[in-house]
Amino acid sequence: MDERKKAAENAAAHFDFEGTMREIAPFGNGHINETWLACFEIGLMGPLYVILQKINTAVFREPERLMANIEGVTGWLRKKIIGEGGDPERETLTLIPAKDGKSFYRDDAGQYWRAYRFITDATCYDKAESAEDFRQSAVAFGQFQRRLADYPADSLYESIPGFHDTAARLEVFRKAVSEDVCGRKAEAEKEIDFVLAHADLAGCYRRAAAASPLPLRVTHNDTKLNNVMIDNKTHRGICVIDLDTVMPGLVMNDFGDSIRFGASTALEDEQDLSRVSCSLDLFTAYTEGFIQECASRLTNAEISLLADGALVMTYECGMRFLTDFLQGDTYFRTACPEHNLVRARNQFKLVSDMEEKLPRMRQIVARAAESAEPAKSAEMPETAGPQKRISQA
Ligand code: ADP
Ligand code: GN1
Ligand code: MG
Repeated sequence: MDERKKAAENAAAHFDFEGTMREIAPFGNGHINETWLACFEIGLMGPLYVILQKINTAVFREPERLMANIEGVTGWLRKKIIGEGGDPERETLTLIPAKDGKSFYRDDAGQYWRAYRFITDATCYDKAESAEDFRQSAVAFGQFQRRLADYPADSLYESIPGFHDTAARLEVFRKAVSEDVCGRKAEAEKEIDFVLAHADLAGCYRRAAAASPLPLRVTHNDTKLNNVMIDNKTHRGICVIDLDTVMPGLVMNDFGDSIRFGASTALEDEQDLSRVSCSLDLFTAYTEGFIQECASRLTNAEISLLADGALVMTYECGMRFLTDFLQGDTYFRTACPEHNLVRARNQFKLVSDMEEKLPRMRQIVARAAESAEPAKSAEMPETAGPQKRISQA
């Protein structure tokens, strides 16, 4: 920890802050980047907080292009928010430049760092405290989707190619099982069988796209509840964070990943599986919030697949945890050797529960869409780049 802290302190000194750094400490519950909260004191102004992140370059291979994405997207959102009369300092991330004017600092060890203004009086929750808070997170992600609908998607670098290509991830999983590099396969027999028995989920969108094309849009791709900040006073979802995976993608995945994480009755690594299920109350709250905010821009084919998206994302995430377990925990941050296996079991319990509830989930979506704005355009976005429609899943 000391070495890591020293590296963070050194990085902090290379950003364009005023004042004296009083404290720096690890922050948040993200699985990928290393996040620090730094406190500066500026004369008589009192403390100023800053988020400092070391970008995980094993996951994000081209951090400079990644940062160009984030500069582009946050700049775009800023203009939209100002145009809508909002507060850009609280409603989108604000990058603090490095002393050389770049949006990142590369240290002598070749590690990449970035800094954001800390958004005060707001919280990222690992679990929804109420259905209303969860609805608010849906409004925030729906707004995010709407504000980026006309973003020049061609300019976005694909920070993780094939990020939600579930079929490709299934192939990687099969390889991990056959190679069994850590000798962990025997411990995970039941879970491996689960993935293989549900392989048809990986082709869900490809089958649907054969009947009606599915547009690629600018999506967030990591829409966990703890990637949205909820205002402590108003309880409104104010700011979508963690923009590393903003890329062209499918709206069902953004919807589905939120449900996977936030509509579960337990945390993602709860070991007592009797506590893990998909709450239909939470599902309804999220669906209503999301549909109210952005469904008028979605096609009927997309809307009819939103509930399925929850199953696909939960299956894919469980498979990714299990793949990482088999490969020796090289991707997700883990707190113990079983962590990824526990997470995978948890996700598969959720998949089984969602399978049972899928007809009701589809009904809830259909009902929310009926009572939302009637004008549902079947238009494909013109901004989604050369591959405007999904032909593979
Ligand atoms: P990861 O990719 O590891 O999930 P995130 O970008 O989501 O990293 O950041 C991790 C945590 O740090 C978030 O869940 C949130 O609690 C906190 N955080 C990140 N950016 C900010 C910010 N600008 N203001 C306040 N908190 C933040
Ligand atoms: C990671 O970065 P974080 O913690 O918000 C992961 C997501 C997974 C999630 C599972 C870039 O999200 O894809 O769904 O963990 N992010 C990346 O909790 O792989
Ligand atoms: Mg995060």
